[in-house]
Amino acid sequence: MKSTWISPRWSLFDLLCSRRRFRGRFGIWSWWLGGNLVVGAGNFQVSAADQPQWGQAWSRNMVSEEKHLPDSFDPKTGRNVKWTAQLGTETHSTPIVAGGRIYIGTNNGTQRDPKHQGDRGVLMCFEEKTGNLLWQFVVPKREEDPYFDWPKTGMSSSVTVEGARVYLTDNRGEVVCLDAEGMANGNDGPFRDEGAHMTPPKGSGSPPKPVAGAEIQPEPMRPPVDGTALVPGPLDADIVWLFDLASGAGTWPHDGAHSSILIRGDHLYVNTATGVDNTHKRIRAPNAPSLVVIDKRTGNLVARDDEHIAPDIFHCTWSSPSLGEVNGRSLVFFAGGNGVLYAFEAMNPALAPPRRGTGGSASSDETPVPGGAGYPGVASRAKTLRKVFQFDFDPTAPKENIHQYLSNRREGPSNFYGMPVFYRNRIYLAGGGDVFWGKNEAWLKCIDATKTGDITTNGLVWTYPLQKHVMSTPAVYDGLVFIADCGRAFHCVDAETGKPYWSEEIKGDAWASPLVADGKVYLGTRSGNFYVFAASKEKKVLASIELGNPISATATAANGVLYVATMTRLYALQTGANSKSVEDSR
Ligand SMILES: [Ca+2]
Ligand SMILES: [Ca+2]
Repeated sequence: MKSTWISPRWSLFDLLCSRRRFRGRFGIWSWWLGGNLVVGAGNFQVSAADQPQWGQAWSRNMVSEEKHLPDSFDPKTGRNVKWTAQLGTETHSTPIVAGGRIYIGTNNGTQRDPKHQGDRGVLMCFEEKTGNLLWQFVVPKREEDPYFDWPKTGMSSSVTVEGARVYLTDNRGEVVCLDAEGMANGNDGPFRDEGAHMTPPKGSGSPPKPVAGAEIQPEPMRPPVDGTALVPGPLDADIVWLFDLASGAGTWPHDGAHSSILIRGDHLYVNTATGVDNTHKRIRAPNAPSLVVIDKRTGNLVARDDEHIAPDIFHCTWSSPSLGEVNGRSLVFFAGGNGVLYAFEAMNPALAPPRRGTGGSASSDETPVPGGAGYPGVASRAKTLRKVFQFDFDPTAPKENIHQYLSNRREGPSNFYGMPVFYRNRIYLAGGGDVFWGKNEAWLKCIDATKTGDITTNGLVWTYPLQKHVMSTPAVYDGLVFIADCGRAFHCVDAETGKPYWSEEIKGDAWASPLVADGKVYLGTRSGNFYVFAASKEKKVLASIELGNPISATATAANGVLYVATMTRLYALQTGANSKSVEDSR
């Protein structure tokens, strides 16, 4: 993240903030940004940067350099609230901030555009300064079977932004590259079928009741043939290219894709969100990849894992990859749906060779694709990712016929929701029984990332037992690890030893991850409580704010502002700001 040095007048800013409360969007922050940035001088380093991906690039550590973030806020009075924006009715995506825009996935529960009626996955793009909606990516549900794309859950993935390109896995399990400017500046890229893509099939809106084990396959979007396709407008997203993981890579979508795409050079590393079928006991795509590499310029599939993970996936593949340098080489760390942590050699060279021709489409005899420009395929033959190590997170768990442990809260395999965090040659990873279907046990583990081969026995540094189920990614900061679990506990442990410093009972399960920023730890829970702790060995609860609406999103800090999303509303929080109360706002 870029850092900015500011002049000693910072102390004046500090003083003003503590004494005065500035109103409106042209408050003190704008004044400061406008008049006091002095690059390369000063005695106090402050970071003011975008947050273009989930966690740090690419350790995934949820630690931000932002300063002067609020200790608390009050949505009723507007204290420390810069603006708020209405979302849909379910929001499981973490906000991402880049290039003056904020991106967050939600559903269509609050229709922002009358031409999009009914249940959809929606990615909203807001103006960072004001919270005004700039455009939205609206995607019909997969209705072949509700278990492919669970109703009302919206678009759960967090985007990754690089320059003018926004990368995302949508609710249908399509990897998409979007234009950050949307459709307002014209239709860019080889993909031109936005109208067809946003049009649901005739008679949709009432997905069939799931028939257990029925021979239903995930199908690519079929454009309407009778000229009834919607016409995109300036409020719609502009797709540059689109790669359907189910038809293009042979995955089996389950519940809803959840990914945060990792970029290295020209390569996108994407967890495929492949999982069980609607019985939760069968794997219908046993050859599906769990981790794929896609050329960011074309959308072509260039590599995949060949670890035969799919048959042992207990539920789904929701953990996104991380990356770190170990002994002079770049490793991609990936927590599989089978409860195993893998390290793969990053693709070299990081920049793919120049492709032939233009238009972004590639042909393949191996994989059917929807066809047409902007629908990429497999670039010649997809390569295999080379494994460096594997670590069985739960070696004493059952390894045979694992799906018989469905709904068994005492015994069964482990899986992952949070990401593996790379920090000083170690991986910090939380996992355990599946939240919805598995055993209660869960752990935070520290793993030595310098070892190779099967490191299950010699790679474990320490284990810390959690209360019950875990969906969080740990945050490592100042020799401490912070993690929250679904047993309603928040933990602070020693990063070297795993020894607990303190824990605190929290209201509600934690689906979000803790964010460390400005000496504080921010965490929202499913009961709608938002906590602020001191990021220290000593337990200090700085604030507990009731937002009255469940929180799945991790808090995001960027450019001096903290973003908190509940199921229905995005809050932009800034020390000293004082907006209208939420009741009065849009
Ligand atoms: Ca455009
Ligand atoms: Ca386009």
